[in-house]
Amino acid sequence: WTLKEVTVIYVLGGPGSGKGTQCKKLASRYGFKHVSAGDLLREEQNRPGSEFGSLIANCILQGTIVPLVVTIKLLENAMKEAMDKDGTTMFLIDGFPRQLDQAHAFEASVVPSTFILFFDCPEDVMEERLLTRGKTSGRSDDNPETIRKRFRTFVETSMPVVHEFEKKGKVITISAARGPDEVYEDVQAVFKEKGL
Ligand code: UP5
Ligand code: MG
Repeated sequence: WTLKEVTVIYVLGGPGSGKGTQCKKLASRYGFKHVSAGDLLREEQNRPGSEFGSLIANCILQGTIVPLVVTIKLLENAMKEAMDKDGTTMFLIDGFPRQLDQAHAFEASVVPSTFILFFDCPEDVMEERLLTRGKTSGRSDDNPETIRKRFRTFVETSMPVVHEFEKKGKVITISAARGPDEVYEDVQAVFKEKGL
């Protein structure tokens, strides 16, 4: 396997827009491997001996973006592992790229994406979801102060990525302020249309 032979779909959207929820549904139905950049960073943060642990912990708490070399390496390793172990060639990359430099680096040095699923959701809806999840998630960033910072980073730093791919006609926008099953109906319609 080489990384050039794979299908990559970026799944983007604000914090709490439902990226992880929809990716899990898709992965079980379509044979995609769900690779969450945030989950990989949290794993690396907790890995004993990681040289990036405190850097990652600080970025997550402040809602800022971890330097791209760290995240791209983790994504590449996770993809290679899935390819070697299960022969996976189809990947949903959840929550990445969320800064233009990451997008440019990944497209050039790993593999260009096929298309982008963008979950569009108002902040008040996302905030309520995250605060509810925060009661039990144990995530350091599910608190009112960090949620505000995450929203700001999303608008200022991550939306430009969506806009750049929109100009290339690669973004499919899904209205995400509905129940998970209704959102999933639309997502499935997209995959059907794409012949996946
Ligand atoms: N829920 C989901 N869908 C729902 C629906 N349709 N109706 C009602 N409720 C719904 O969902 C969030 C919550 O809402 C859950 O409780 C769910 O049950 C409910 P989820 O599917 O988890 O949404 P998601 O969009 O995945 O939200 P998440 O909090 O994971 O988004 P973020 O983008 O903030 O988090 P991520 O883990 O991707 O990143 C965290 C941090 O890591 C970033 O802030 C950043 O510091 C760092 N990071 C990087 O630096 N670089 C990267 O490339 C990636 C992350
Ligand atoms: Mg998530």
